[in-house]
Amino acid sequence: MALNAKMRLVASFFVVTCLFLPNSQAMFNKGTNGGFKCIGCTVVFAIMDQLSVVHNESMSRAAYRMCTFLPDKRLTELCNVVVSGSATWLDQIHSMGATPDTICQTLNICTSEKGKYCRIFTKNKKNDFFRQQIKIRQYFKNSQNNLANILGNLNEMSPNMGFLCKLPLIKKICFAMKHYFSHMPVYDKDGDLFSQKYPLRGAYWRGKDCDDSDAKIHPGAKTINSDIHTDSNCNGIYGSDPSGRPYEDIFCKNSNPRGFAVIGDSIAAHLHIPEEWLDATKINKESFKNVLLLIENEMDWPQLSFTTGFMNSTWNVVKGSTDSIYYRLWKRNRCIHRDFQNIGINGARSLKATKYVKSLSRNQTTDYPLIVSYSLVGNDVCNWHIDSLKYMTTPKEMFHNAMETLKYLDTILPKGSFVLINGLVDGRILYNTMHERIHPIGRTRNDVTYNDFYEYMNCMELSMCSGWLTSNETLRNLTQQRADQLSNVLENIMKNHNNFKNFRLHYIGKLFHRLVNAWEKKGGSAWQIIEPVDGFHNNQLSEPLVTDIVWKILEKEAPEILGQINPNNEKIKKIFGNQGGY
Ligand SMILES: *[C@@H]1O[C@H](CO)[C@@H](O)[C@H](O)[C@H]1NC(C)=O
Ligand SMILES: *[C@@H]1O[C@H](CO)[C@@H](O)[C@H](O)[C@H]1NC(C)=O
Ligand SMILES: *[C@@H]1O[C@H](CO)[C@@H](O)[C@H](O)[C@H]1NC(C)=O
Ligand SMILES: *[C@@H]1O[C@H](CO)[C@@H](O)[C@H](O)[C@H]1NC(C)=O
Ligand SMILES: *[C@@H]1O[C@H](CO)[C@@H](O)[C@H](O)[C@H]1NC(C)=O
Ligand SMILES: [Ca+2]
Ligand SMILES: [Ca+2]
Ligand SMILES: [Ca+2]
Repeated sequence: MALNAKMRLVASFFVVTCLFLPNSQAMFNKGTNGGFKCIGCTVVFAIMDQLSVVHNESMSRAAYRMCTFLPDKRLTELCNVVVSGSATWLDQIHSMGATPDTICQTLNICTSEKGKYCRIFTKNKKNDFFRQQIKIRQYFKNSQNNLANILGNLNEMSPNMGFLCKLPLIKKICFAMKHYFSHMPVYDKDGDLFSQKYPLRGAYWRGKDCDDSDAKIHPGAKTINSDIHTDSNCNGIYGSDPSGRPYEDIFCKNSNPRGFAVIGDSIAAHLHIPEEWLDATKINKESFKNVLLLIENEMDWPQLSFTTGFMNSTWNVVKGSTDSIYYRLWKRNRCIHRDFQNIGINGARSLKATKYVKSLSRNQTTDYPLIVSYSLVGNDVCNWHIDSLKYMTTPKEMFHNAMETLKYLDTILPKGSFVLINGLVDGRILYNTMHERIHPIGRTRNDVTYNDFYEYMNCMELSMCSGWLTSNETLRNLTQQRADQLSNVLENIMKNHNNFKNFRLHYIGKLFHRLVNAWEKKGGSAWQIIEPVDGFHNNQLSEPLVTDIVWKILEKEAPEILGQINPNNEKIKKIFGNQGGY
């Protein structure tokens, strides 16, 4: 048993080196059969195996190659030490035909709780699978020397492990992890919820604070003294013309400025996990360069999202351009520069949104009106349970939660605001589109379909949505039935309860459906706009199209929400340039 524990340590090291750190302790304990640790282990050995195929090299050579991907030289050195101690058994078990599933199960990182083994490499027949395992266990029994080597190396290493925590990168990752679940701006001295740093819910998420020592100064604020001396709303417009008239009065006063915010889920925050991390033909040191940013941003890319995106990608792991509702509103009226807030939380449901909405920053008297998008497009019917139907939000709960959020908004939104409500999507499109296609983790050997991937996650009880991402068509249909019921609840709120004091409601339905139709009309196939790693979100390619769809709906159905085009935009541009940028 002691040996097993050490073996687990070795394998855990591989997991950590692959930077599966966003799984906090709490998350590590989720799921069954080893949960995220098992998935991490499986992914690491799967990439190693793929690399060995792509580069026609032994498993240990592939392991050394993986060490070079680590974003710090000292990590690479440590990784090399571990690999040198495990090289023999790595090559041995690999030549026995062990799949990543088998390796991780043999190492007891993946377990058989609940009497089931979860496998993603299902092409490997069940009998083979157990035979492999027996052979590998036998091998470990008979090779004390190898084990002694590994343990010796670990012992040598352990006194020096302390340096790990001193590496600047690791330190930053640990700091980001500490704040991962608060979803609040971390660097915010004046407490106005706007930040001067980008990640950790900062300026990538909410317009940059132009004065972090004064809470009265922030994006969206009504001007103080017409901004003659200071820019109180961070839109880059201040001072006065030669005759002494304040520019804010000339250019913005009559423009009815209104900012944009979204209370939403991972679609609103724009989750994206680089496929370069899983595909041996694409993986290299470069692909892990932004690992810290990804962790600090909770795997989301709000700065590129269809909701509050304001810049084009400068990252090699995101391809495709950015367009967003905020960006279009800004082009319409440059006075709202930086007035955006993205409160998108991965996995958020209507119940959680009643809490997260409180982190919206708006003051009824001192700020301008706001357009808020209430965008929870699926999680209310999504969960990891096998009997997933029992854990979906009921129509009654949906009504209660949505009304609670809206009533709260009515207490903070300035008069003249708007709330857009998105209905839930048709999530069946995902399985229908993807199930036969090959998942990035199986690209080299052509041996993992999305169906395998979805079912594996269901087996591990870690699925993002066991009701939609399943081979069981009846279950998919029943999940959709509930989603449609919840959408109806939201639409009825718009029709029957549209009597809030400070805002008007507008409902938008069938977003995903419209997106796929529009994409196919342009000659594309639906799979191209779905995130390859999770098979659950829409990707960067589709973001500008989603923006366009929502925008056109608003132009047609509720142009008053978009407001007038500011005739002074060109003059603002001429005098204030990029208005301080972002
Ligand atoms: C892979 O390597 C082996 C031995 O190193 C060699 O015999 C074989 O030809 C190589 N295969 C390819 C496709 O290069
Ligand atoms: C991104 O680039 C495209 C194409 O050059 C451009 O049309 C678009 O306005 C840019 N988006 C942003 C947010 O700057
Ligand atoms: C809004 O701002 C005013 C003036 O600064 C302040 O007195 C008031 O408490 C604020 N309202 C809220 C809800 O914070
Ligand atoms: C699921 O719904 C689709 C579309 O409504 C229908 O064509 C199909 O027969 C249904 N399948 C099952 C198993 O209920
Ligand atoms: C499919 O899901 C339905 C609804 O949860 C369930 O009653 C049925 O037994 C499932 N079918 C299979 C083959 O698992
Ligand atoms: Ca601040
Ligand atoms: Ca401030
Ligand atoms: Ca200003």
